[in-house]
Amino acid sequence: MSDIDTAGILAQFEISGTVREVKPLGNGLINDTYRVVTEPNGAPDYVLQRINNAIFQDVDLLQHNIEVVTAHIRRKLEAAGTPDIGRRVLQFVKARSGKTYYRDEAGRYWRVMVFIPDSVTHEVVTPEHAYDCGKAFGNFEKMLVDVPEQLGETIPDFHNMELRIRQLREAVQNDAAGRLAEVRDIVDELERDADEMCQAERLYREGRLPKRICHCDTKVNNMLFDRDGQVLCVIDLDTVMPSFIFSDYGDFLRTAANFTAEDDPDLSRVGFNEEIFKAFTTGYLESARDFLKPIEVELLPYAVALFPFMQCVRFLTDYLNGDTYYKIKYPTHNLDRTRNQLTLYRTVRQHNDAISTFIHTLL
Ligand code: GN1
Ligand code: MG
Repeated sequence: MSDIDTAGILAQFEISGTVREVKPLGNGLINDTYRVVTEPNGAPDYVLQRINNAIFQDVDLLQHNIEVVTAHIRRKLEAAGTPDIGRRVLQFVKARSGKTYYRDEAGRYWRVMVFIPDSVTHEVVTPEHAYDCGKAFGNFEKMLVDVPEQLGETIPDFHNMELRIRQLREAVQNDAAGRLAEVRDIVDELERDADEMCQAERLYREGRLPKRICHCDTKVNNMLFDRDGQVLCVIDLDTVMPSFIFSDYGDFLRTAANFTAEDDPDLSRVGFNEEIFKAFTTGYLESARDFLKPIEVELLPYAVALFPFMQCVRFLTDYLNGDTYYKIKYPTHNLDRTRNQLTLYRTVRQHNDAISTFIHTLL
């Protein structure tokens, strides 16, 4: 960041206090994030973020979504008399242009938000966290059911399974990296279930399944906790967009309820953690059951399978294309990820009855 004039960038924003220090924050893979320490004491600290506009190509739409969503949540919290609102929803700072972002001379996009004091993030999910995360993500969706404006898709068709299958078929057709022969059996296995896994898109076209405002990147590290372990708020709002609620419910379980990391090459360690599943689902339905339609609840077991399946398709597509999307650390990294997610998918399918039975006990 030595080549970046952070003082010049920060001068474009309406911040209070004097900047004392700017230092890297967090370990996000998409945006670059810094903490801005100010003085005198009493002025808030800030978070400065460079928005990755290679991935999020419409920054104006992105920030518009985020402004609408945070303003709406703030109004809900105020109406409910929630204390300490400054720590329960992100607050973005206006740039001198009146927008909540600034484009510098090099074409880089920046935004600033108020730093939430005394907060921590977690990388690993315990059953207690999983319950709280379920409640918090369910509540996040609940607060957004009546957003007064249409929001755009910050990555168009991000969780559209039909599109992901089409992309896989194209990758198979092109076989750009000459890797098809090696993964033919995986392609065949995925093709057998492709139709079934695309049912959400069909139900949507038939008008039976709604899209709602979802977070679409539900990981435990996208949540702030206070020092006592209470959830403060949901962060990383770039992917907030209309989607099926399965995006939030299923994608959280894909990472949290796998006994191991998504790229662990030792497939004997991959498995479905029922305790985390039960805790997350209990919390999620406590918040979400009043607004979910029966069809959404009925399809929750499908959502648990859909996300390992979709991620497997996405990793395999990238492997066939010669690793153009996901960062890799070694040549077969995407293949290891593919096999890991396929194993998780198969395991989830084996747990299908137990998953359905548990969900019914909560209703
Ligand atoms: C990407 O970079 P990260 O981990 O936040 C991807 C997700 C995938 C995930 C798989 C914008 O997210 O959809 O589930 O990798 N985000 C984007 O690890 O493609
Ligand atoms: Mg994050």
